[in-house]
Amino acid sequence: MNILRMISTLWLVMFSLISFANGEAQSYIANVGVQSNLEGLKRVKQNLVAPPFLPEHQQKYSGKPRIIEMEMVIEEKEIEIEPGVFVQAMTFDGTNPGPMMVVHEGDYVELTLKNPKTNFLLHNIDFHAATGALGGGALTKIAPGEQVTLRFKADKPGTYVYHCAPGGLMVPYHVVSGMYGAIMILPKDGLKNNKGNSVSYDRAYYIGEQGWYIPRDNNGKYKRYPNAIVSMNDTLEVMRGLVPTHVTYNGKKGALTGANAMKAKVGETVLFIHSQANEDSRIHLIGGHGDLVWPGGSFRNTPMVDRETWHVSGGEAVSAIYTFKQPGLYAYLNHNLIQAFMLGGAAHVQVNGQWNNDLMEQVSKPRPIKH
Ligand SMILES: [Cu+2]
Repeated sequence: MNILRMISTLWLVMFSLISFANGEAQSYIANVGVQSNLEGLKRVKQNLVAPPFLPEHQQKYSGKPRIIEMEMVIEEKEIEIEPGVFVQAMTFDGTNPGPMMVVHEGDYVELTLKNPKTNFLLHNIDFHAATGALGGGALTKIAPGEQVTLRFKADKPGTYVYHCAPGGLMVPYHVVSGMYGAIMILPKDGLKNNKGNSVSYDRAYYIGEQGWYIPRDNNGKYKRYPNAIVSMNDTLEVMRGLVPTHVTYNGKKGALTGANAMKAKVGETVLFIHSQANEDSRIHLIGGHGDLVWPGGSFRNTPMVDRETWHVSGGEAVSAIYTFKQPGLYAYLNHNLIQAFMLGGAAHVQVNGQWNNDLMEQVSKPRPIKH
């Protein structure tokens, strides 16, 4: 069994090296041709922050396109997704999900990606927002100890997933090990509602939902591994069944509940960006709504209004806006309720402010039925 496992692991490593070589060839082809003219464009550094927060940004920007420089360090590390349950995770910049990037339509994203030599595996980045070369995946494959810089033009306003895609089985393995994040490309003149009028938000949160496929031992106990290479074969076996053992919102149970709940006040408009890089999800805010939901995440689509639940397909990030009208603790969850209540796919929003009895009132308290 151990020999079989070793052969299979070696094969996967070989496969990765072959696709790495292909990536090198493609990078040569993709780097010649029509050249960009970046003369006179301002360079701006974006400091990425840990989700659910977004980096500092303007909601509208009417100036010339800019080159937005950012950097992420890939970190392979063990994380505890719920007490006593550990995974060998792969992360962009140490967080699950990776950080949200925010730029404006027409800007250039210039990302430096570092794969420290303390890591074991090859990684890269595929931006769904980018055009060509596997979303940049073919130009960004880096072995431990290497770094690479990719620039792409953010020409499609919307919210988009990025993820690692180093080739073959490593693609799903790295994604379900947590290697994804999202980027928001804002229209220059900001967000518009279904009637074409400007809308702005008071707060914004990024939620990255994902399923984990954690192997169990013969006693049903979740297994723990020394690194992501040793855990691979067992994890791929569980993945083959397509049913996750756990679903997290931002990397671990409770990451966005209780004291870590997202915060808002009555009267505030909140932008929720929800990504799912692998499975489908259906988002519901209990006691609230999606006032505006951009189908598929593109800001060029007319937003749908007053949604009770909205769909997030595997491989996309979807934005929704809601103005809170009542205080309380709201659950924000996957309305596949099995995933939410049994596997963990849920978050909370703590909303402070004054209750509006006109919207809802308990007319009489529960009491015995009168005959
Ligand atoms: Cu990776």
